[in-house]
Amino acid sequence: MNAVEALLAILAEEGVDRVFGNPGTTELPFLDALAAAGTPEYVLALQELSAVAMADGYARATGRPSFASLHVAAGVANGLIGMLNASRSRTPMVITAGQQDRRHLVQDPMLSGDLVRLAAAATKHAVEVQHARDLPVLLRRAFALSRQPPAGPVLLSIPMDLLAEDAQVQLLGRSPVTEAGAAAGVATAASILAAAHRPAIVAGDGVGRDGAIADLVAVAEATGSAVYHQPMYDGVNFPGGHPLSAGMPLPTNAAVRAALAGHDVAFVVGCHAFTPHHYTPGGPIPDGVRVVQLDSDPAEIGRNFPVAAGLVGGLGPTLGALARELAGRVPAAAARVARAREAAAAARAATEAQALAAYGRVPLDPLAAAHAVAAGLPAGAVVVEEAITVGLLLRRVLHLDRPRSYVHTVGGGLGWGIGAAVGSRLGAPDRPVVAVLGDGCAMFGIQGLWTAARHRVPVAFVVMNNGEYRTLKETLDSAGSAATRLRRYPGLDLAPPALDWAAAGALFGIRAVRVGSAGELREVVAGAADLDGPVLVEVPVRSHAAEHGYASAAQRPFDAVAIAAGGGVPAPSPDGGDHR
Ligand SMILES: Cc1ncc(C[n+]2csc(CCOP(=O)(O)OP(=O)(O)O)c2C)c(N)n1
Ligand SMILES: [Mg+2]
Repeated sequence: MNAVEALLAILAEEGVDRVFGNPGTTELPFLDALAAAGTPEYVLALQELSAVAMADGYARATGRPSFASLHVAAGVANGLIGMLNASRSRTPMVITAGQQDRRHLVQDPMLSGDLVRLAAAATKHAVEVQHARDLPVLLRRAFALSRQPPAGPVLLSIPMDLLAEDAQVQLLGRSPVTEAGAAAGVATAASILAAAHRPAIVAGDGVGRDGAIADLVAVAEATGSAVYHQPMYDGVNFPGGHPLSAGMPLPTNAAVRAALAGHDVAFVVGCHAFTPHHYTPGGPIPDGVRVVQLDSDPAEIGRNFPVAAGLVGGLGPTLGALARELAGRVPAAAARVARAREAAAAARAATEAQALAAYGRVPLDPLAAAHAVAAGLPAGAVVVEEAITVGLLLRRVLHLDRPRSYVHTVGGGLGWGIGAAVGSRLGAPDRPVVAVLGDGCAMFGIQGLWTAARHRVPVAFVVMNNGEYRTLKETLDSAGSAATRLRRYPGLDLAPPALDWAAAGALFGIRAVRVGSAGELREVVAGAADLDGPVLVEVPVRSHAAEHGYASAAQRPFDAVAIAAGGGVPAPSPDGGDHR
């Protein structure tokens, strides 16, 4: 068996049935072997970020490491954002990159480069294969490493001549790994949780990833704990409709601290730090709160804050053991659940009323748009969300119970959503997929639509078109900036020229519709269950400019000219407010 045959044999044994990639000359030996073998299927992406994002969605939907193939330094560079996101989201993935032919590597041939160093900061591990005989062991190692906690992407650089070589290589068998069992320290942790008067749980993304939601529910109910989702969670980690579900603190240490302030014990489960976004002084844990932490990755324990008990083990088995240890030990639990049920019902009714009150506005209010998406979701749907401001609203109105119903990346590298939605649907074809995307986000990964069209992947791509990077305007506003005083936001408007979403659909061969009302949006989303191919849904939503009553860049396209001609920036109005 030669190296490329070994490569295909190992991919098959590792369950790889699709390759997400974009090829160049250095991948031709691989493509040639694929042509002969007829499997796995090559899924072409027209930009490498899309390929890696598809692999991300696919791995999460199938529960297996996925596989992507990139082209030398250029392809790796384009794929880096996808790898950064996958690292943050703990997505197991093996990526190969064709390296230039070693026989002239010394001459710096076109597109060659230090692929390992390029990928090092964005992957869990990156290595270049030196000899054909090393390929099987390095590939097996890559798959094993990609799955081990913390899971993540692993890159192998493979010189093209090595794949074409006629060297005989020894295939290496697959080593089954026994799932991690319950952690030591369950009795100590149970004592701390049982003694709490106002316990809280932070449900991290490890819970959903490891399929441990039911076990966490058992612990929450045994203790009557309020359960917060970790900030900017990547998936369902606790049922949204459960009375103990207490929502999500925003991604700042101050917000996490505020959420935990009324509690005396916090049980932090499968949560990589709290992933703060905007800086706030101080740590995430309020003084006096005792923390019990459980993770499958030993490096997480006590990493950012001290803990009273740190448990390292499989999340499901450990939570199961904890639930058994706690059963019947907390007499107050039932009353806590009853109180939480009332509070949750009241909070949900208030949000519901607020959203419905916004329904009639034109263009559509962002909260009404989020609500309409939530209301329209067909049974078993998966929401792939890269929608920034509307995404936050969606998290308030969605109460998803089913595991793997929400897919997001805490990585924050934009351009992931379209590809991830394609990968999600390909990986779990029986679940309808609705991708909810900001217009800015969609444009970073728009090429992914072509792959959706090519493979007729039934996804509703819903683009929230506000014509701007709204979140950045809002951040400037919260800082009391000059931009806010002047109502001028350089670099944050996506018009003029306004993006033509119908034309985007036409470019990629995708049906495009524009919806004007919440009712229409709800209907289109409900139709995601019956799609036989992709649909691009444009939802014009009320912009920051409309909300704050100033002329957006779209309405004053000659500003730049005026400034260049010495027209200058208009003075702020005397009250420091906007100038209409
Ligand atoms: C690759 C990349 N470039 C830039 C950013 C910075 N960024 C964060 S949010 C955002 C704007 C998102 O705009 P949009 O999708 O339209 O959502 P909106 O804020 O309008 O809701 C940008 C540019 C990023 N996170 N990733
Ligand atoms: Mg936008």
